[in-house]
Amino acid sequence: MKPLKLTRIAALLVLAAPLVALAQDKKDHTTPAEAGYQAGGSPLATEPMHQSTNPKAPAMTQAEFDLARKTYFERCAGCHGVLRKGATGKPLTPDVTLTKGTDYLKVFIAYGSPAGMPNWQTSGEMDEKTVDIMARYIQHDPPVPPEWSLAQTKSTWKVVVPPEKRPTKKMNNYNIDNIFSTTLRDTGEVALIDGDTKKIINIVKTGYAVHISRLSASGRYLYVIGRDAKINMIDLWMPTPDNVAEVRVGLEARSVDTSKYKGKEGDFTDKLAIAGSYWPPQYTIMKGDTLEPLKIVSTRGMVVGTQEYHPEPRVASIVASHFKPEFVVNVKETGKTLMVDYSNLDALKVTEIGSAPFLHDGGWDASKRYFMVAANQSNKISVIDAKDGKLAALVDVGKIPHPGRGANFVHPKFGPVWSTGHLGDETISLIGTDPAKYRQYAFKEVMKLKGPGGGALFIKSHPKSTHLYSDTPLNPDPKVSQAVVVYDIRNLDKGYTTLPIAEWAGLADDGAKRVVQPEFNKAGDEVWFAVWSAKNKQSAMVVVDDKTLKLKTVIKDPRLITPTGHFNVYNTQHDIY
Ligand code: DHE
Repeated sequence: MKPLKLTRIAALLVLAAPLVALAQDKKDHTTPAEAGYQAGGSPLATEPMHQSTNPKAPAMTQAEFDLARKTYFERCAGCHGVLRKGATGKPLTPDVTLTKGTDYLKVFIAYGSPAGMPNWQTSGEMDEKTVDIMARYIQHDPPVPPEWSLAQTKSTWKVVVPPEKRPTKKMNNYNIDNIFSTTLRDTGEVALIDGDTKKIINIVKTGYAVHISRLSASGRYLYVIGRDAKINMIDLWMPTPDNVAEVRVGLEARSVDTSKYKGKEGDFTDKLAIAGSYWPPQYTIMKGDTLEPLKIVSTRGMVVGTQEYHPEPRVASIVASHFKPEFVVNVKETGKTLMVDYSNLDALKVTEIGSAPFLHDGGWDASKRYFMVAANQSNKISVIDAKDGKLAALVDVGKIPHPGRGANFVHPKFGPVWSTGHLGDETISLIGTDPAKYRQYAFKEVMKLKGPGGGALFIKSHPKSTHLYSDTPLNPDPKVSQAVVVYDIRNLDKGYTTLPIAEWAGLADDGAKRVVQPEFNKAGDEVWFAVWSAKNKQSAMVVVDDKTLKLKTVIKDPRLITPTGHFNVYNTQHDIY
């Protein structure tokens, strides 16, 4: 890679100073860990798109355009948005970029900014030529990926085993409640692991860079969604649990869930599934036993507060209400939670609850009445009351909360609390969740615990445990990213104990390893962690005894490639965390 000449660099840095300052003003809360996390590849990188040329922008050949488009979707779209209108990162539309000019933009791309823009050239991730191409590309009109209709969804829909050909009772001896569905990120698979014997039951082919697993209300069906918006539905009653249906609900997605309401308005157990997509920005409701697509609803609309139109508000977390026949759909950029009443899909009723932009991940409080969702770049937790269908509170927390589904436990003084760690700082926030018995603490940040550093992604506890676990896979210090911390919830002032999970895995010392996502077994006496290595290196699952905090088992298998999230059937089905 040929570096830029120093004199030119100095001149360009002076030129770029106002742009850097602008970025700092606007997004002084973005950390390098967060920027890297969001800069994950998008499946749109391989979608053909039309090249639209702006005569005012510097010329590009078709080959340069194709390379730039691919690079943009692999590196930049996660923060700047598919249409470059800005998401968690700045807008990069020609009205902004043309006035800056190529040289100015090149410096910004090459050197990054303290506000969180990665230094693509000096880190070695892009060469000088690519930086030049990218600086020209973002001055042209953004190419628009195609939409995704019901007809297209239907054309990808496949029922591998129709309901009438499936078992009528459980046909295996597995303790289904204690199966773990483990994401094998880079192979596009899930490993179904028997939580009792710790043996792999099956490896099921799924979508690209599969993201999460969720359960049907009965616990029989497991739904897995890939970043390419492909859903696989696995029947856990089969002699060897396997794929029975699949469908693609868009071009890029992260979330899936199923109807869980049973009450006077009907029994919706295993009746419906829903998936939200990043592109196109929409959600799709499907039949729960076949994935037949039934209804697609766009989420394009106005941002809460400013009421400005947003063309690509991505669907982030989705959960199913236990109080009403409703899905709770969190729309990221507009900062709106949609309570989608699924009792009549022909006359769909949607209650729109505005809170704060950048809604991302979240989970229920212990009563399952309040959905606690991180408005991550707003540094807030929105508390959605699923019973009354309204915003119960908007709670200020630390920098970039990232709870996963969060962790519930009973604090000796504050009563039931829900907790979240943060990507952008070392704290863990506890929020009171019982307005009936602990009114003075309800929906307030009642305590901040100090953790080992920023870069936390997932936190977990269990009703039968007295421990709270937090990972920090995005912390730059390998000692921190390869360990997890544990707090005694009866004595939180004591601070944390560190468990060296990656060291316990006993893997070769040859490359980055990240320890991700504490997840309890059904009994609540074991905690599982993934030790996530590169695709060509060995990874492992590490199982810890929750009582003694000692290593119990290490699961190693050549098929366990890039394990990340792992979901215990019973706890996921019943929203226990
Ligand atoms: Fe995730 C949940 C989006 C990167 C592992 N992730 C979620 C959810 C969303 C999301 C919207 C909530 C789903 C729900 O509850 O319905 N994740 C994104 C991104 O946009 C982001 C930042 C960038 C990307 O390109 O995808 C991203 N996520 C990651 C990772 O790099 C992780 C660590 C590893 C991986 O497998 O890719 C990762 N995300 C997870 C996991 C969950 C998750 C394990 C589920 C947590 C849970 O406890 O439910």
